[in-house]
Amino acid sequence: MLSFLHGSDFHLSASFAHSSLREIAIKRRNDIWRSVESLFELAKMKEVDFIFLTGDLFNEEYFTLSEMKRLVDLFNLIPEINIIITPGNHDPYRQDSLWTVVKMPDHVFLFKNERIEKLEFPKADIYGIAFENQHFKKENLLDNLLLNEEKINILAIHGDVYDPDSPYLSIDRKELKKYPFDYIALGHIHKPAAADSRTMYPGSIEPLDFGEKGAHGVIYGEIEDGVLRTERISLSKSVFLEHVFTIDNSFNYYELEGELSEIKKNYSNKVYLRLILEGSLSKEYEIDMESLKEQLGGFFEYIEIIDNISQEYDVEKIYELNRSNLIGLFIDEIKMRKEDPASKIALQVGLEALIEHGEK
Ligand SMILES: [Mn+2]
Repeated sequence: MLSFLHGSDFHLSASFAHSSLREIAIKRRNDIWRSVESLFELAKMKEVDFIFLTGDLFNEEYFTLSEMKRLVDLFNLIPEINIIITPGNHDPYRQDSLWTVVKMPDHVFLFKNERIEKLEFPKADIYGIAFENQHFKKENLLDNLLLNEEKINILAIHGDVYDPDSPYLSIDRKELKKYPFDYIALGHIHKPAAADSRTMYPGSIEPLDFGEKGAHGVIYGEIEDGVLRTERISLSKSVFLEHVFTIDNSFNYYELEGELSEIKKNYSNKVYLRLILEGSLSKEYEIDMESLKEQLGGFFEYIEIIDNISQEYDVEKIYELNRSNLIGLFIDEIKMRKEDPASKIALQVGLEALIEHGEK
């Protein structure tokens, strides 16, 4: 039996410069380190034969020599496990890259070339390719390989099996199908995904932002008598969630608070919440979003509020500006009716139709 852990896309030292999380970038970077450390603890505990790390382990523009040293110190915690690395577009293997500055221990095997290469181990043949630059395109990627079918064959690679135009190594699934690999370890796509039962993306080990919701971690796999068994193991320190709450003039703060604390109970990890408020409120019930964020902030590691609440129209002001057109005529018409809730709604809905949709 051969066993492995497959992790990818750590993005250690990511800057979060273009994220709403840039204010707490240091905290996020530390969480990534913690998740990466749990990968090595898990590997030790499960006594796996291999760890496959399929690229984008760090962002080369921000990663420092001392951080590279820290990563290698982690590798050194498990000298008994073979670590196989295929550099990706964020951590390409170059002569001047950090990969070459620190001496790699003997149990760490780094692919260094933009052409397919083979590493032979007693239990398996491992094939891999590296990025040498940020962009990488290649036809006939596997170069008509002939696999030794007496052995277990594994391919490790950073690239995109979904987008045929990707500048980050588009991988042709039809080409992969020609080869009897037992497992294909992929990296690059941050959402945990599987192109088929043997071709898998673990996803980013720690979610990087609200685009990466739900559980994140690594893949544990076993291959025995030609049969592959895989299992996803959640390691991430955080989870990103989005929650929509609809508001009207009867908005009850405690109802919202109750709903959110129920959600929080489902997670043992740190919750990063994006609260989306929808519905409509008349001016006089307007909510102070800063204060709401402050009050709800105590429940979560991080909260951001997207305010999609529509304000009700200030009818008098609109009337003044539109006396002589269709909008003015409409307000006149409604005003002639008796004042009741139904005509109030008709007024707001009608105004929305005339104002918002009239502009399109
Ligand atoms: Mn990538």
